[in-house]
Amino acid sequence: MLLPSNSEYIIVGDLHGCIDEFKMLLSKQGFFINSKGYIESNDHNKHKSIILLGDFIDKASEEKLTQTIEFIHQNFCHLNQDQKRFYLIRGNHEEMVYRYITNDPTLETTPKRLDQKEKYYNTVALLEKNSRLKKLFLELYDECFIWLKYAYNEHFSATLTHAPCPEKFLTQDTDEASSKMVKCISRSKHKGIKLDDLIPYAHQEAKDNQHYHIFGHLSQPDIRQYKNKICIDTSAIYGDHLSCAIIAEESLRFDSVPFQNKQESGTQTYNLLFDF
Ligand SMILES: [Mn+2]
Repeated sequence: MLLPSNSEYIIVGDLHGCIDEFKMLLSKQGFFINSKGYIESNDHNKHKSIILLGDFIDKASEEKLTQTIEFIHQNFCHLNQDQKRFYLIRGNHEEMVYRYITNDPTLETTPKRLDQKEKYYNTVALLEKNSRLKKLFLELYDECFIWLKYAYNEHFSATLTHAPCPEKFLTQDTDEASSKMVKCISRSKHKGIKLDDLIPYAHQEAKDNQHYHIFGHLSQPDIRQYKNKICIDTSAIYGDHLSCAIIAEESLRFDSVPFQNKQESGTQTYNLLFDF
């Protein structure tokens, strides 16, 4: 969907239940959160919109996942009352959890699947025992876009998706293109292979212009940019940072906040993007 270009956009990477960091990042960007958890509109932020780039669930503690879903739902309804100011993009974690909790018949219940469900998709167990939260999640899932595009003028635009993907699929509304924008080739199934070899299109298709492709999904130690390709997943739940890209007119900048240690962080070995 095309975004109106008269708003400023705060585009936040993979939350994975890092609700405290999300609130802190929003505060830094001029969004005041009141005692009831509502983001208050004021002169500092009324021209700003929030975009979540997908994967707002899983990996975190149940307490934080609950707070995350509640906060997003509450403010999704609140901020979108008069005009649309809060957008969601679907990540592979939302998609997988949706398939589990709606009993997708194409998901086989093999021992491996059940193991994955516990290991990678811990929101499933939470939603299966909390029907109120499940309803909130399903309502949010229905509101997710696969891609969003901001086109300011012929020199400046930004296409937003959860995962990196070959350019020929970007903004295409076919099932194949959608799946490519939500998830790229599995890194866990290709351990030991450099990310730049796994997704060579990311650097091969990069151009020195201001038609950006901004994505998350790849869990990096910092914001990784090569020409017009930018990954803003800076691994908040792994104890690193939660980052955002900020688009205003024809400018692009970044901000981030460190992990706040309000829950246990995950551990992983980084596979660096644009490492050449
Ligand atoms: Mn992802």
